[in-house]
Amino acid sequence: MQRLSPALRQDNVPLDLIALIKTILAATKEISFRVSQGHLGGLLGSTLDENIQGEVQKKLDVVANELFKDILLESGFVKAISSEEEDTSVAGEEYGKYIVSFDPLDGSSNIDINSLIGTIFSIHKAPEGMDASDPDMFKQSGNKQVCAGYVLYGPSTMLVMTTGSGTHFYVLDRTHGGYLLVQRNVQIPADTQEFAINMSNQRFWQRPMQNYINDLIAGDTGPRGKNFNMRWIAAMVGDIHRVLCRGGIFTYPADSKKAEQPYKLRLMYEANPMSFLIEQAGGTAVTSEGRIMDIEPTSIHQRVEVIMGSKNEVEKCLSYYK
Ligand code: AFP
Repeated sequence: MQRLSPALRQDNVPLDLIALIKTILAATKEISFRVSQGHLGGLLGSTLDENIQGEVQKKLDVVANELFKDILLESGFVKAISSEEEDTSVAGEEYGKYIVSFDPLDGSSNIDINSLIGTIFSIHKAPEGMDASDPDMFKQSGNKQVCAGYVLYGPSTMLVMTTGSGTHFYVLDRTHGGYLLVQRNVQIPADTQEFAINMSNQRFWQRPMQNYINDLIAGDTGPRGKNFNMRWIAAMVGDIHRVLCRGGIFTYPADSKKAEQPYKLRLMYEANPMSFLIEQAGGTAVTSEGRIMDIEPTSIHQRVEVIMGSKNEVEKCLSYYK
């Protein structure tokens, strides 16, 4: 099996970007170890703090965030970072070539139940002529990402990553401590009979999404003429990983639960990197109004509607909005 560096060189990834990716992955190996320690590591449970988005922070969230922040800012490759757990961007090396956005631990409600969690990251080139402390550097659309990926801390620790030449799967090999390529150019089937959505929000969705999901649930007695199965891991990394492995549609649609917050998922740390992975695997990633990666961000912590996965099923879902 191919190791990470030769696999990236095969895709013509520049050496400084390979070095940055390896820096990110060094942090994920430590997190993977700490996650596997569970109760023994003393990091389960919550801190007394909330992050900028008003969410309770888990101890492991905070540790993972500090780890990524330190390792990236000390690397010399990074001009600034932005994290789901930070109020604003954090300046790094003035002449750093890249900026990195990350969610250090996605699916934090799963930490205490020994279930799937992961780290999501997205890399852009640092714009020239801007100060390292200027958060506006991060206002770049997803189609300008040079790399995106996630590390899933599951029964095995998996890296799923794209640098724009396909989406590839790697597994952390603990015998030598590195990631090995296990599947190149993953392809999402265009059709599916599986959907992922938090059904408990059904009454808050807009009418088109209600109609679409009702038709899926009607199965072979409804207009779709086939049965659908539902899966919900409550960690986007887990749900998207399933979609990449065997197809499906994943959506977190607009809802009216909180008037001031119609969307749940974050553009920079969740929607954009996952869209890059999904599109590179032949899938589709949109809001009900257009391609996610074409959105021009207005703020670091911006949230968006997300509909992604198997091409034909996403198109079918969108047809309900027309
Ligand atoms: P955290 O990063 O705060 O753990 O949130 C996870 C998440 O943003 C995403 O990974 C899940 O798809 C979604 O929340 C789950 O949301 P519900 O709480 O509605 O199930």
